[in-house]
Amino acid sequence: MKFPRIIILQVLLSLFAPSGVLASTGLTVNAYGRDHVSLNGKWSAIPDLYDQGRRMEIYKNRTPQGKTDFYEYSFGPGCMRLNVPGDWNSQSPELKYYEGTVWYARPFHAKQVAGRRRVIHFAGVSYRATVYLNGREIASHEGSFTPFEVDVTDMLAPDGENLLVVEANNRRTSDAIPAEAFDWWNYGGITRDVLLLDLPEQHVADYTVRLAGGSTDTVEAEVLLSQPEEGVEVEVAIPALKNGIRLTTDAGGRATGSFRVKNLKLWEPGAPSLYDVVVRTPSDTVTERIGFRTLGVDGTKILFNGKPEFMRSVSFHEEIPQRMGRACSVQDAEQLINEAEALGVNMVRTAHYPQNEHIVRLAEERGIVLWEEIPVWQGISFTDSATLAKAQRMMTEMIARDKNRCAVAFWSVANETRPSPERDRFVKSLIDTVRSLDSSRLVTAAFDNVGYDKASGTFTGSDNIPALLDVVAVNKYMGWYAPWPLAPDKCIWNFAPDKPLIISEFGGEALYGQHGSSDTASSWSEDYQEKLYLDNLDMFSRIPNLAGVSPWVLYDFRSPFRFHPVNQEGWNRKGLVGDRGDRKKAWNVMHDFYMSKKRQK
Ligand code: GCB
Repeated sequence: MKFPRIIILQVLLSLFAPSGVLASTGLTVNAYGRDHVSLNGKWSAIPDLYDQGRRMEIYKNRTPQGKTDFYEYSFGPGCMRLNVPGDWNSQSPELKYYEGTVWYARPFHAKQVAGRRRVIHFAGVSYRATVYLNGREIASHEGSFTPFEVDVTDMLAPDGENLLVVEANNRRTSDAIPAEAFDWWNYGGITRDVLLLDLPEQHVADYTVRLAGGSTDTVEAEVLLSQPEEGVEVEVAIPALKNGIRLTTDAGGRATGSFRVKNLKLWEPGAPSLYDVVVRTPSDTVTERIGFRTLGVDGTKILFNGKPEFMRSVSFHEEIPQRMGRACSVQDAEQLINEAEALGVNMVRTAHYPQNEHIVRLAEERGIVLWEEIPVWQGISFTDSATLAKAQRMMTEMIARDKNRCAVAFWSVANETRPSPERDRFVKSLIDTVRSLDSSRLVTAAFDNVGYDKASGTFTGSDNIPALLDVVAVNKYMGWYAPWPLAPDKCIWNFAPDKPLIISEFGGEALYGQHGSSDTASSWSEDYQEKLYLDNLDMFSRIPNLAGVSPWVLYDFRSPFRFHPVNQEGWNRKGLVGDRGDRKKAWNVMHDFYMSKKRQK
């Protein structure tokens, strides 16, 4: 007997639940929800193009004591000042194209307090970070888009006057993720918030709270304390439902259990419903807004709460085009999410990396599903085991940060990677990593190797990876990089026919306000882009397993790939919205399409 995939998936979910991801990264779950002071603001900054700062030990911030002393640096008066959070590129004309090291420094006041832990949470530093406190190296991290932390309790200065120094480096290298070339701006710096957490000595380090696999009324919880201790009472409660559970930790400081809830309103795309969930121990209390929903696939359909949902998606970079800088604040998140919402989406693909928590949490509050991915983008060093280990760590950090976000439905492991034994091994390991950490989400990847096959007369491709995924995604630039081999309404697709397929990218470039021939790509006109969208939507209506589409891209974005002096000037112009926020003609095509899809629901 053949079991429908939905059932198989749900059985698997219940076998593996709860997830085993707790605290494997050392990250404090829900950092923004903990007592903290912000270490944002103006930091002193020293660009170090030739990487001399380490040799000079500038992190020691010495000042001349004797008459013969001098130091060829100072974080004091006259030093450049940069905003944190923020990329350096948009803050100083000299740093616009800068790729290298910048030393950041900032004093802060904090003393050791009996029974408390102080932890510095970096939400994101691009791309490598080495952290020094009071002259000592205390941590390092690689990867721009995932958080890291360091417990500084025992290193705080006795008088409470501390100096925090961060050596941030964004040089592109072949072993990095992304590697040496990628189609977005290589912003550098402390691009996300820095928080100084104030936690009880024994605190709630991590938890996962979600529906048990396949159930709509059983909440399961797993809680981990910061120190192993047996017999500690842990309460997980949902006050609005007047329900919860009392648990007791095992010797590892871990407590797990589940409880039935009545009248739970499920979170749905377009109809978000979130609850305050309280996790309490004798020494600590954390509250977080959490939503509950089921997720699965049934044949070629994606199901939320058992109902098929067509994914009306869009992608954007973590960038505010008007400022030519990284999006980093709540206001920035509002701009991006508001514009996505106006298009009529029920999903955002956060391209091509986990975006900041302001964006992720706002999307969830608005009922927008999220697809998250790490920047395994095209030319990654698939033969390098160290690069694979990095990718696995990034994946682990992303899942650790967002595992309680019910909005996240898709973890994507790769974008546009071409088949080879090395690539297959690499991507397969990532799929295994994701599944071992979180069996409750759908695993996907975006492919660009689907093309027109004359012999079969279909759009198809051969690749070993789709068989391993829950949902298959294809980036297809018909009418832009690829000319149409036959009329759009004659295009038939046959790719991963038994799985849901999302068109994860399509589009073409147009300069806002430019009008020209609708059949000439090099007109870079809104008219050409509009026609391209109409043709593509026509073709999509003939993809039998189509489960969603995600045009590339919401806003024009900065990219060093784009050299055309008139039409691009360093911008990728595939935006439905121009760099000043003006909607192009193709925006209306997509908006109409999404409105009609919404009505069909
Ligand atoms: C792609 C990439 C995306 C690029 C886009 C383009 O396939 O996934 O990162 O920006 O094409 O505009 O070429």
